[in-house]
Amino acid sequence: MFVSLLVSALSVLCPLGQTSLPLVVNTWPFKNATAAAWRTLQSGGSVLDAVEMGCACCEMEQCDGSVGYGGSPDEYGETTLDAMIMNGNTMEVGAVADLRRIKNAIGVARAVMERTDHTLLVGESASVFAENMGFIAEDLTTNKSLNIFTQWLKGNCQPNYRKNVFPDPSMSCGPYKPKATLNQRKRVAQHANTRSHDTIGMVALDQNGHVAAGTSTNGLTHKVPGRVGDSPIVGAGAYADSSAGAATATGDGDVMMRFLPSYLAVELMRAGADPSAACKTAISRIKRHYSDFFGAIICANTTGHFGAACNKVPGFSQFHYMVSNSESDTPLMKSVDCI
Ligand code: SD4
Repeated sequence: MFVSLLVSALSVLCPLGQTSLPLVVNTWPFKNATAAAWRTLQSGGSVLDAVEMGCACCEMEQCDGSVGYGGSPDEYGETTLDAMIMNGNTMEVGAVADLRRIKNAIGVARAVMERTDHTLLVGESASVFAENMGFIAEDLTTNKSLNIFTQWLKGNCQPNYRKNVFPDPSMSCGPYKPKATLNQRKRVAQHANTRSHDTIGMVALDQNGHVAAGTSTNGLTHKVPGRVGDSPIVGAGAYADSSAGAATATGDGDVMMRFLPSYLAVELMRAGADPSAACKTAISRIKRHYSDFFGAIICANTTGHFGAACNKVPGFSQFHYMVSNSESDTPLMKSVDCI
């Protein structure tokens, strides 16, 4: 009696000690993805199953046009996919980048993890691997992505991500050749249209403290063919370690991958930072060098506490993300003010 009174008094006085596991957290208000992951956990699936199902749900739904087929056509008009999954118990990772013709990128990432000794497969060879593993090859182009591409061509291929080339990339389409002199070209204002990139990044934790993380995206619209973002890069797009927690990032991957924000956040949580503080520090680290980068990160520690942070830029002052835990039957949208 005395002990149980003491325990309940402590949980009121010290809510940080409470756990709320299992837990699913994902970037952006992709509610069906959260629900799919949560259902997977509830029906006895592992955290890896949950992350895979959650991300696959977004791939099928083409969440915001930024995940899965039919989005972010590159300079050739082709949609290519990046994805990763990480097992925080074993530190195994499977990832694919620049994946062509296969819709279920997170599934292929998991196959890389479970059916090879490798971590990351890229491009055409990743697609051949996927086909051999039984994934169906399909055209990822849709009327929508074709239209985005056609409009871009009509608009003189603007914006594009070339610099130090001729003809002048701010006024022309390629083919480009290198210019003899290197000049700074102001980075294309990525945050002019923050909706143009909304990767799903998801972390899942079970009751036993097993942590997993994953991502899936079609990257960046009008990217240079072959471009790979942060999402399939370990420690950049996501990171999971069952002895510390998990994190996953979204935003301007070309910048963010230089700072391994997901790894940093997990290491900060390992050192005792609470998830919100860890996320803020990861964002601040990037901000120091790229004050106007577009990006956000979500973090969860092993006790089921979670947090998020984002960089404030014009048109993006709040970041929304989804959470499912035992406190609610349905996924809840959370918001954080950007710093
Ligand atoms: C990328 N980070 O390829 C991805 C895109 C993204 O929110 O996260 N959008 O750069």
